[in-house]
Parts: sequence; structure tokens; C-alpha cells
Amino acid sequence: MQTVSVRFFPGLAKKMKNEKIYRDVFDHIKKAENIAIIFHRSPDGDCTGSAFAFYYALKKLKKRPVILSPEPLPFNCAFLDRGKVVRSAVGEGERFDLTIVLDLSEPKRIMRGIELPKRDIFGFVINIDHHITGSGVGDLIIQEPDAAATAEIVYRILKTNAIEIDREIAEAVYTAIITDTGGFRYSNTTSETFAIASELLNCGISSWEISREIYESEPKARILLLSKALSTLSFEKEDKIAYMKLTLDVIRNTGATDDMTDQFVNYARSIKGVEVGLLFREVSGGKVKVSIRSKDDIDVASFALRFGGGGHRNAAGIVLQENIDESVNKIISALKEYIK
Ligand SMILES: [Mn+2]
Repeated sequence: MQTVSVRFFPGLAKKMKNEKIYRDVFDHIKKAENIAIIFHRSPDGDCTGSAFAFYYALKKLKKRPVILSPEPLPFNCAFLDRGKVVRSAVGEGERFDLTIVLDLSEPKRIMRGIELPKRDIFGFVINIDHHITGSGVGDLIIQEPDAAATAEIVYRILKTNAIEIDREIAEAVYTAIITDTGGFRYSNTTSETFAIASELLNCGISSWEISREIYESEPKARILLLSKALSTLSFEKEDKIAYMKLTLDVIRNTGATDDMTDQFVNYARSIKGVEVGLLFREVSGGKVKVSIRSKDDIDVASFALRFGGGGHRNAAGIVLQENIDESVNKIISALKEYIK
């Protein structure tokens, strides 16, 4: 099996170059019948939206797509799964001709329960992603770190191959873009992002209806948990670093689920003068997840790499096998040196 790896970086004449790869993706799709769509652990709006965009496009092509997610979809994006089509496991004896891996570039971030290297189950693997770190996974790898969301790349692939962008596809891509850009606020937002959003709104979707699902349907438990997180807010390095922590006990006592802490870290970063915001969160198995968000030129992806993590320049993550206080000490002292 031939392995083709293509990485695109800003500054390349990307559209022309990419079109050929985008068509290659469809050459593989045309040959396939059963197609799995998978994405990263702790799923977010981008991977969920990208998955549904592909799902509906493949349905139009009369393929048999399956979205596989052993973990539940994020609570604020579950509305995309109106038909309850997402499955939590590969069926007994089930085989796929092709697997599309979305919004993931680190092999270790594949969800538990999905054993990707098993070619006899997953077939040819196409990886579409926009992270700046990670080797990618599979036989055809498209990594475009200048895309605001993986869904931007998905959208370009569908357009290049003349797939009609209907309401369902538009809604999925729009959800992915607004969640990954924080409602068009983050530094990944480009004129291309707005151009795509503009085209999507012309497909009959409502920005408010989607925003209401994502931002105005907060579970009570999430806001209660947020108040607990905010009460731990601490500062370091002349208030340039702000961090919060959440223990498993606190999370469980509020009745919140794991995915509900997703945007909490942004409150730490949002403070005037703060350059890096962090959230330390205990997860099961004696691990601590560290979410890191930075402003401007502080590259937290490189920082996270030192601890086996990764991500984007201004948004990265680390998982540590240590208790929460040791994790705080280790990361905060290293960060104080890093942002000197
Ligand atoms: Mn993404």
C-alpha cells in the first residue's frame, strides 16, 4: 500500500496544490462502499461538525458511512445528531473499505476502543486535520495548519468535488467553524473563514439558531461547575499566568460531565494582562488534563510538546500521570521560565 503524506503550510499556493489532493480523496471515496468516520478523544465541535458534513456528503453519494465515537458527542453539538446515527463501537465482523480520520494528527489521540492500525477492519485511511503538531495517521494525510477548523478543509474538499452543500452539511460545517474560532474571535479566523461562513449562510442556515444550540443552552450543572473552577483562580508571574483547577470530586458533586469544562480555560485567558490561561482538571486513572490558552505570540503548542502534549500555537493540551498539585507545580514553574 502506497503511503502519501502531504503537509501544507501557510504561504504555499495552497488552493491550486490542494485541489489535486482533494480530488484524490474522492477517488478513494468512489472506490469504497462502507466508510468509517472517526475523530479525536474528548470530541469537540470541529470534529463533530466535520464528521456530520462528511456523513451527509457520503449519503448523497449513496455510500454507507458510519460515524464511530465511543465517547459521547459534546453536549452543545449533540443537536447535529438528529437521526441518532453515531455508533459507539465497530460491529462484530464489520469491515470498512475506507476510514476518514478528522481533526486529529497524534496517533495517541484516537479514541480508546478504536484500533486504527487494524487495516483488515479500517481499510485505507485518510487523515484530514489542521493541527500544527503530530505526524498524522494513515495512508493519505492532509494537514493544513492555516485552516481555522478541520471543517474548512472538509468544506473545500466537498466543493472541489462538486458536492452540493445542503442545509445539513452547511449547519455541520458552520458549527465546526464557530466552535473552533470561538465565534470568529480567535487568531485562526481569516478572511477565508468568513468567506466560507458567508457561503454557508447562503445555504439557508440561521446563525442565531446554531449559536443558540451552542452558546445559549447551557446545562445548569456546567455553570455550577464553572463557579467552582473560578473560585480556584490563581495568578503567577506578575499576573501574566492565570490558572484554575478542578478535582474529580468537585466535578462529580455538581453532576457535570467531562465534556462540560471545554471552554472554562478561556475565562483565565480572558483577563486583561494575562498572557497564558490554564485549566488543570483531574480525570480518571490518576491523570490530569491541562488545557492551555495563550494570547498573541506565546506558542503553547511548543511548550506542550515538552510534556508530550500538542495542539495549536494559542491552544494546546497536556496529559500528565501525576496528582493535580504536582501537575500544577511542574507546569507553572516550567511556564514561568518559558514566557520570560
Ligand atoms: Mn479543530
